[in-house]
Amino acid sequence: MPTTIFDKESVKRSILGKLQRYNGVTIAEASKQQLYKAVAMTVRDQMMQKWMISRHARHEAKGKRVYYLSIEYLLGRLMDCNLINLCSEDMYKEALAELGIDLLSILPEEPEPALGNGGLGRLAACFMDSLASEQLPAMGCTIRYEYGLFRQKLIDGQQVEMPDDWTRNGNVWEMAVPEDACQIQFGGYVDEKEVDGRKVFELKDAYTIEAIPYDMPVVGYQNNCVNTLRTWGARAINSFNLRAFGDGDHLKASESEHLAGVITKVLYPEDRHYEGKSLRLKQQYFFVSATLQYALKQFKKYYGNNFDILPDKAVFHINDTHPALAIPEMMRLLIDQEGLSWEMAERITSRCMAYTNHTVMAEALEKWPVDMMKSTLPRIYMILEELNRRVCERLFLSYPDQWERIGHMAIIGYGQVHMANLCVALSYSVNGVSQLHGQILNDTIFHDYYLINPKKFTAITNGITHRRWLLSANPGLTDLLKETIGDGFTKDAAKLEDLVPYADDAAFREKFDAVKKQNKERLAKLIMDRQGIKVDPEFIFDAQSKRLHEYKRQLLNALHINVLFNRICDDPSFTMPPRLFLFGAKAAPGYWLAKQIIRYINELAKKIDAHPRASKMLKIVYIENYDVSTAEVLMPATEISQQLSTAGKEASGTGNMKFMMNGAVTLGTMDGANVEIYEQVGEDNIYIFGMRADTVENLYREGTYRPGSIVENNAEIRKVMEQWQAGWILPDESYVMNALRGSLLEGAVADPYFVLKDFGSYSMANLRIMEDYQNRDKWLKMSIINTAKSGFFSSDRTIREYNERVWRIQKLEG
Ligand code: 26Q
Repeated sequence: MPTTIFDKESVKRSILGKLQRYNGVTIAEASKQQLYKAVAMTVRDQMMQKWMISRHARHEAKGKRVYYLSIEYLLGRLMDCNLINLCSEDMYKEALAELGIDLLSILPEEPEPALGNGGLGRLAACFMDSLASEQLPAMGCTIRYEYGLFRQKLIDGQQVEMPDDWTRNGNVWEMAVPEDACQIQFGGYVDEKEVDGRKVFELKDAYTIEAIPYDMPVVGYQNNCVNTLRTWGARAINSFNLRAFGDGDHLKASESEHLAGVITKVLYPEDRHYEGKSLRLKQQYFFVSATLQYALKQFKKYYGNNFDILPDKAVFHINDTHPALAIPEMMRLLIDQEGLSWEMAERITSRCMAYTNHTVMAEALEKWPVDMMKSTLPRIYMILEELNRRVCERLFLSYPDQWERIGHMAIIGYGQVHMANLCVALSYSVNGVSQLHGQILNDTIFHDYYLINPKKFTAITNGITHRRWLLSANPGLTDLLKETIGDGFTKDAAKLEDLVPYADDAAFREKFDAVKKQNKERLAKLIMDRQGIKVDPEFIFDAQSKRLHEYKRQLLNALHINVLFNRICDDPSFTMPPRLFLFGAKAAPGYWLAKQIIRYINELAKKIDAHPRASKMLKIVYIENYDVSTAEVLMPATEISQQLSTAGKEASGTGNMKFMMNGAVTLGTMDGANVEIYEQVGEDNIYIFGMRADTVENLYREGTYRPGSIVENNAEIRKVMEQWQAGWILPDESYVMNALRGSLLEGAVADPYFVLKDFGSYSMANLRIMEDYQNRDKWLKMSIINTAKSGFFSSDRTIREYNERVWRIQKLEG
């Protein structure tokens, strides 16, 4: 295969050539956007070449491959990470410098693909990077949303959502592959016939749309592996063609056209809150069916109809239940298209499917109304019914006569299709995303399945790609680390441990501190440029950034700031080290209470700014439109990472890992991966507070929690509640603070996330942290230990565990 060498001179020529050919401009005339595209297209050429070679190697190896099915991929900008993985960053920097251009100044021209809501989508993106870096053949599969997650504006302290038109200027990284287009059918009815003594099912009167794949290359770090992220776009099958082929049903045709127009239009912005929207169900089936049709077509090219060996050649990973229709769809394809028996099809399917759960919160568990499933996907529903019948029959053997129990384990029950039960019953592997979360799955929501087959269940702690979250996001620290412990950690993050002894090296601590200072200045500049707010880099930078949700307890943080403010106001001699509280969070557009929490935080910020003495010690900045690129500036600048979820509720958390890797010290509960951060750094290098998960669970069960008595006994909380009631904030819209107060003190379940219960312990932990911060050596040591111990949280380790315990794929050589 002829290959081109990409060296500095050829890169320069390529960039100039592209500007000339595509834009008809010289480098001096080019806009930043044009420059970005010319550079990105050059990087793309370099990746394409590797892609071809890698595909060739894969065909030769004929090995097993993972299809990672996820309805979200929160990618973030790709150029810098691609350059890092190609080991070409320095070369491009130099080439551009010689053309008079600063690489860093054109990176922000890239539109950010925000095809995800939060943790789950970002995890999928980190996994793609680690799969390629670990040289494991994989294809990521998802939807090509025309609009990603909404952009957040803050107007008068309130969230306003704006559309995210990310493909407006085109997407340099993707390539349409019309050769792999396929058709997806919805609606209609199932026609049952007997042919040669065998039942045959055919969908009649359905409406059909076409799925077109767009592929993006994903390069591994310092290797030759290039995987593919495939996003499926939709296209109407030309109604003219339909008519030409004798289908006179115009109504059906226009229905198809309509669906093709809307199905991939927008990412649903509700995370962990399930609503039975039929368009969402169609989105799920759309990308899953397209992926499986493609996967089977590939399989048949190599192995013909030898479907017995499908589980040796492909594994389908179901990222939360959103792609769970992969199970009945695989059954449908094997039975209706390939002519396999039910028994064969079920055996093969259940050996190809692996499932990860990301939440135990009841409101996020997907259950689709039977009627909707039946009318939207009639053949799939038939298969679900038969699967349910057989699963229940088998459950009866384990749990004779325990109908109630079986009812809760069933795929279909109480008029709903229970997607998590479908996944557990028909996957060969089920995993949680942290050790604690895995334990909770076994003990609670999947307990009855766990008892039957404990070997099916495992826990694999999440991770983050250290290439994006350290090498790309924090070049200052990366350089310092390279000069101190060598560059082995870039390939193997476990080597970050070599940093441990340097915590006791005063000269190193100074350098580490200087890097943090620079990163704080970089963030201060971003806040000024974007929001016109001046922040003082001498303040402690404290951050809580994640989706806005009651269980994540941004309200606990805000309530505590309110208390600090009152202490300052009430006591003229009160002092504390100046602290900047950063919030970054989008609320789901329909989550009213979450939006009121945003307002409260912003109103509190105003109160502080208006107070001469308080504003010398406290500052709140609510960062607008928190997204991946904002996180890349926030994480390296942060000194205190707030991880406040009610214990047992946050499956893992991954932001906690990003902060830690960049030297922030965690202030958090014993929840999700915080527990494992605690185990890595030891109790002296983390601030843990609050109830443990088992205590929370007991308190729920007992139903004895009365937050009112906490208010009675705690004067500081009482004062805040009085301020809220007295119209101290938003006096003209008293319903806002009344609602927040109500969520803590009123209703059937007051304070369901134990904000008030944990407040005392949280407040004490804050006192300790402020005390310790003033001992500079002690603080810097803690900070360094956090970076040094973060190697465990590289998603390379996570992916290796998935491969050892779940996928068992062969690594590609070279
Ligand atoms: C479901 C049905 C209908 C509409 C939307 C949804 C939906 C969408 C997104 C449900 C859940 C999500 C996202 C969940 C999520 O991000 N979970 C997080 O996953 C991370 C990666 O494992 C964990 O670290 C976090 O703890 C977990 O909250």
